[in-house]
Amino acid sequence: MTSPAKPFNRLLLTGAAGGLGKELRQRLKPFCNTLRLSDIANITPADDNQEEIQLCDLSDKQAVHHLVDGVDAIVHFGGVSVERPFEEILGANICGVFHIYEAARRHGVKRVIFASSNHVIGFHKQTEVLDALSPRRPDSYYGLSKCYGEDTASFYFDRYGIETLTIRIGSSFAEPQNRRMLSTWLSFDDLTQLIARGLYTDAIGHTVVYGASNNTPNWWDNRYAAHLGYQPQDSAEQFREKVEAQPMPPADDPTMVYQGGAFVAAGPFGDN
Ligand code: NAI
Ligand code: 15L
Repeated sequence: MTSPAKPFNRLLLTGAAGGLGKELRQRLKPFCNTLRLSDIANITPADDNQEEIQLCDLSDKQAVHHLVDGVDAIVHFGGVSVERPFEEILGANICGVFHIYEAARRHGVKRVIFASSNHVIGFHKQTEVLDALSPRRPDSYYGLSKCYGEDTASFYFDRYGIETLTIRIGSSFAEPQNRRMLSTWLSFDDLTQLIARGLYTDAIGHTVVYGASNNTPNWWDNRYAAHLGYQPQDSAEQFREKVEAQPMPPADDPTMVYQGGAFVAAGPFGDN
């Protein structure tokens, strides 16, 4: 995708110290004049006058308001990214996303890219094909927190006109790591294309898009996000032989049955 002009002066990336944040750090620079990087974890400064670093705990409302002051758009990737006890999810993901949208409202930010997850629909079977209107079936406290984030995005558009591209990311890693990821894999380049389309496309309202590369079999139908013009360039197919060399799990293993894979069986925590 070509990027004709930088649509935003200052772009905020949360979760910048994480796996995807490290990948996106360079890839987002063509879309802004200044990239503000944030995380609760330390970020090593680069010798680069396009970046500014502001550490912040997303569960701290005042710190998030300070973080968002002066930015024109937000790429919200920070938070707990796996299944954990509810109390950990609550502060980072639920309070965190609320703080981000409240700060966006107060500071006049009109565009957010929200890293949602396939775990909002994780209890659907791998035999189903879903679109954005399919009922959600969260598979974890983590998936529930992403449902809250999606609904927060919807509310802040309807109530305040803040537009969001919600990306239900499948599995975004350098390579698919197991058979399930032959369907859920999203290359870093295709993820970057989705973010760019979310930043550049006019009038997206609250759009939900499934974040997967051009994989087979494909579990997700992006018809309701057609206005983005997303055209994945990569496919997990190139890794099939390597992945299928792994031992075959039993047919009733969650990774072979459910779209959310092992998350459907994680926890509960703290019963002892
Ligand atoms: P990650 O766990 O590597 O990165 C998340 C970052 O958020 C970490 O650097 C962490 O320090 C930061 N963080 C955690 N709690 C925080 C808090 N209270 N305040 C501020 N920062 C905090 O995860 P990854 O893989 O980079 O994912 C990034 C985003 O994309 C996450 O929101 C995740 O849920 C979402 N996602 C990722 C997928 C993937 O395949 N990598 C799939 C689906 C969703
Ligand atoms: C996610 O939401 C997680 O953040 C990531 O670590 C992977 O587990 C991914 O989903 C997945 O479902 O493969």
